[in-house]
Parts: sequence; structure tokens; C-alpha cells
Amino acid sequence: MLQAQILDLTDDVKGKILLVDDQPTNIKILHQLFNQDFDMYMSTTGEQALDVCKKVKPDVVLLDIEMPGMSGFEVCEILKSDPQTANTAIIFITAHFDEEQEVKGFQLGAVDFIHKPINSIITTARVQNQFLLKRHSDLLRAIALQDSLTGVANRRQFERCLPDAWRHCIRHLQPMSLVMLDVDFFKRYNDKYGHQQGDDCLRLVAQAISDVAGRPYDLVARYGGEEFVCILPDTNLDGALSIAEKMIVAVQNLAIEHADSTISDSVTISAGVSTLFPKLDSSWEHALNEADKQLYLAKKGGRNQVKG
Ligand code: GH3
Ligand code: MG
Ligand code: MG
Ligand code: MG
Ligand code: MG
Repeated sequence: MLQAQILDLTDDVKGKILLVDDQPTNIKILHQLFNQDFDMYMSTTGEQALDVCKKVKPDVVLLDIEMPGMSGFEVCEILKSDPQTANTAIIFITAHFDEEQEVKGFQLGAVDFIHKPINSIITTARVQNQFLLKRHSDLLRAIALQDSLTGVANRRQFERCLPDAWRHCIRHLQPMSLVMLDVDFFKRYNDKYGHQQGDDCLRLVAQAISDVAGRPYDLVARYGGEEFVCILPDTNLDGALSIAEKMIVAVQNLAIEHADSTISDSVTISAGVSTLFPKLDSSWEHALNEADKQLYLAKKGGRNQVKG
């Protein structure tokens, strides 16, 4: 849910189109139009289309409305309600013009309608247009939510995700943990090796932390300067302590030389953990303060360690 919203955007990555129609002949016509420029995926049922969307995250879905089983409208509704697929550009393909149906489609989040019989030139132009718009909005989202130095989520994304993650845990009666992490003696690192190398160090540390918090629902964000924060839904205190410990070891294993650290030859981090349980008086604001307090204790206790 969380990390997946942040996109790896490279202009030369081929776009992906999913064709959904119960009539294979329709799929064939559309396939011929886009096969050269896009990676193509095909489904003949709504259920199958949802599976493909989860797996490949197409940029554009060309979606038939009337299909046996799940209708195109139902597919659209489900895709739009799932944060992992909500940004997909959905274009309905319909056999007859029906005002009410079109309004409903737009209300469900579709971006365009294409009418059968397929006019190749118009269909190609409309799909190309929607593809470019989708790429632009992906790019804007990435700029708005990603930390430009390290590539992990930024603080804005963290603040957006935290209440959502907490609601998820309340719904499932699961605990949620927060980990605050801070690079040890980083001012000295900058002073000794220069700001540029300091930046490189932050990128490596961010990557090492992210590699440990690898579940799709985990989020690692840069909270500020040399401080990171991690949301771990469905994770109790023991689980979070063990993940934080793994992060500490992962950073140690990077073996980034730090001659001016008084506790190690290489760069280390400290961590503070707090855990929230779904109760009326729990608040994630309080949990964030608590994680910060624990981080302070980890620093006071000698650094390169976790407290919680
Ligand atoms: P402690 O072990 O107690 O955390 O000590 P510290 O030196 O890491 O903490 P302090 O808060 O004194 O210093 C943090 C340093 O992080 C100071 C600042 O210049 C550096 N810093 C913050 N943001 C960046 C950045 O984006 N790039 C680089 N290179 N350095 C940064
Ligand atoms: Mg049909
Ligand atoms: Mg500080
Ligand atoms: Mg520090
Ligand atoms: Mg700090």
C-alpha cells in the first residue's frame, strides 16, 4: 500500500496497457493498435483483470463494460478504491452511446470513453493522450511524496500514510509500531568527509533501512536531516525491536568508514521503537513522541543500539 505509491519514474520505461473484453476479437483489434509502443496484457473477465492489475500495475486499462460475471463498472470501482491501483487510467470501451452510463463511468473515476466500432486513429490518439497525462501525474506525485536525496518517502508522505496505516490496524485489531532512526555522529561525518560524501552516506543508509522493512505495507521515510522513520503495521513491540535491530546491523554491514566516530570505525545508527494497540485512548501522535524518547535513550545509552 504505502511504498508502492512511490514510483520509480524513468522516461524510457515502456508504458503498460491492459485490455479487458469478453470478446477475443475486440482484444485482437486493440492489441494490433498498441502492441508496437506498449507492453500489452489481456484479460477476458473482470476477475482476471483485477489480478493482472495488482501484479503488473498497468498505466492504462481499456475496459469493456458488459461482461459475464463482474462488469466493467465493478472492476473500475475496485481498482479506484485500492491505493495500489487507484492511479490507473481507466478508459471504458462501449458498444452504444448511453448518456447515463457515461456519467456513471466518469463518476466511478474513468478518464475517457471509446465507442465501438473502434476507430483506430481516434482510439490511438485518445489512449496516447491519457497515457501521457498518467505519466505526468505519476511524476508530480513522485516529486510531492518522495525525498529527492534518498528516494524513500518524504515527511509529507509519512504524514499522509500514518493515519491510514493506523486506521488499517484498528480495523484489523492489530498493533502498529513506529521506529525512529538517526545516524550517529553525523555532524562529525560531514565535517570529516564533506557534505557530498555525507549525502552519499544518507542514500546508502536509506537503502539499507528500506531493504529491511520490505513488506508492501511498511513505509520508510526521511523524517528530516539524518533522521528516518518507519511505519510497521501489524507489528508488535518484539517484532519492531527485531526489525530495528536488523536495520542497525544492515547499516553496520555497509562498513562506511567513519574515523571520527567514538563508538565504531564505521557509520552506525540508533533507533527508538514504540508500539500502538487499537484502544480508544491510543494516538499515533503520542506513539511518535514515544519513539523519539526511546531514540534519545538509545543515544544516551551509547548509540548503535535500539530502545523500545
Ligand atoms: P547524534 O549521534 O547525537 O545524532 O549526533 P549527530 O552529529 O548525528 O547529530 P546532530 O543533530 O548534531 O547533527 C546532524 C547533522 O546532520 C548536522 C547536519 O549538517 C547533517 N545533515 C542534515 N541533513 C543533511 C543532508 O541532507 N546532507 C548532509 N550531508 N548532512 C546533513
Ligand atoms: Mg462485452
Ligand atoms: Mg540532532
Ligand atoms: Mg544524528
Ligand atoms: Mg538527528
